[in-house]
Amino acid sequence: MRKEVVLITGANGEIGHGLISHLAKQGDVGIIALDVQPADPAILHCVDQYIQGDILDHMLLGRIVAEYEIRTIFHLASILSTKAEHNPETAHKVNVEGTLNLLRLAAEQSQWQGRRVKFLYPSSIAVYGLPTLEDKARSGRVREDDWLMPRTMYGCNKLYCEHLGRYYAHHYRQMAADFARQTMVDFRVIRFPGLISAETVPTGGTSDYGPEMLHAAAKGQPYACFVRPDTCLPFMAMPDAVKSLLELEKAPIENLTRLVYNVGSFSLSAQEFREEVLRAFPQAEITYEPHPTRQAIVDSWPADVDDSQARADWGWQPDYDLDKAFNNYLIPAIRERYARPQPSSISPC
Ligand code: AKB
Repeated sequence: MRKEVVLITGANGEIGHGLISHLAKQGDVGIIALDVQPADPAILHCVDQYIQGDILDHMLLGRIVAEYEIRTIFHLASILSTKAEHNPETAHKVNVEGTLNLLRLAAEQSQWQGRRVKFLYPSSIAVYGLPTLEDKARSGRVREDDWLMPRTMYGCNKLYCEHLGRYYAHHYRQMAADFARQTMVDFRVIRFPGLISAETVPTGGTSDYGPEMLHAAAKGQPYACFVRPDTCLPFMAMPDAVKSLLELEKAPIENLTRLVYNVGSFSLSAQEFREEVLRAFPQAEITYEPHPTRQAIVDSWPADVDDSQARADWGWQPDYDLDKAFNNYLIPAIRERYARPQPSSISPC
C-alpha cells in the first residue's frame, strides 16, 4: 500500500512554513515537502520527506507519483511579482511550466486512484490590473471577474494558471475515449492579498513593504518604504491564509459554485501601516522612498477585494481583522521571534 500524503511545493516559503506546521499538528496525513532550497530545520522534523528539487524536473515528479498516493497538492512554489520582473521568461518557466507539471501529476494521480485529487492553488490580487488610481478609488472591493488585466509577468502567470487549472478540472483529454469527469483534477483557487507573517519576511513581492516595515522596526533597523503613504492594499495575517487553504481543501465540492475565490480580511494604506507599526515600536525610523515601477504595480492592484462568494460557499471568515492582526498576532509574535537567541522560523510542530 502506498502511503496517503499531501504534497506541498514551495514548502520552504512563507505559506509553506505555516501550512506544514498546521498539517503536522493535525497529524492525519503524511507530508511530502518539495522546494528548490535546502530545508529550514524548523520544518524538517514536521514532514515525512523533504525533497530538495525543482518542479521543472520531470524525473523527480515521476518518482513522487510512483511512490506516494497523493490526496492533495498545495502548489505554493512561484516567483513573486517584483522578482519576476527582473527575469520575466524565467518567471514564466517556473510559474507556468511548473504549474503545468504539477497539474499533469495531479491528473495522472486522479486517474490511477479513480478519484479526484485536490489541487489547491494560491493565486493573487496581482491578477487584477486597474488602469488608473481613479479606477482603483472608484471600484472599491473588486469582484473575481472584474479588472482582469494584470500588468506584471507574475499576475499574467497566475491568471493563466487559473485557466489551466480550470481546463484540467473540466476538459483535460476531452477527446479521449475514456474521458471521465469523476477522475478529473479537483482544482481550487484562492486569490490572496498581501500576506504578513510574524515568522518569515517575504522576498521578491511588491506587497512586501508592509511586512518589511514591521520586521525592520522589530529589529531596530531603519526602513524606507518603496510606495507612497496613500497607497492602499488588502492584507492578511498568515494564520488566516493557512486557515483559508485548509478550509477550502475541506469544503464539499458540491458547495463550490466557482473555482476561484477572493479572500479578504483588512485593507489599509502604507501610512496606516506605518502608524500601526509605530504604535508598537515608537522608536522605529520609517521613511518613504517610492520606487516608480513598484509603485505603479501596487497602484494597479485593488484597494480591497469582495470575498462574498467565499463567505457564502465555504463559510470563509477571517480570524484577524486589522486590530487583532497587529495586537493579537503580529506584534506579540514578532517581539517573541526577535527576542529568541537563535531565531527558528516556526514554532515546533
Ligand atoms: C507579491 O507581492 O508578489 C505577492 C502577491 C500580492 O501575490 N505578495
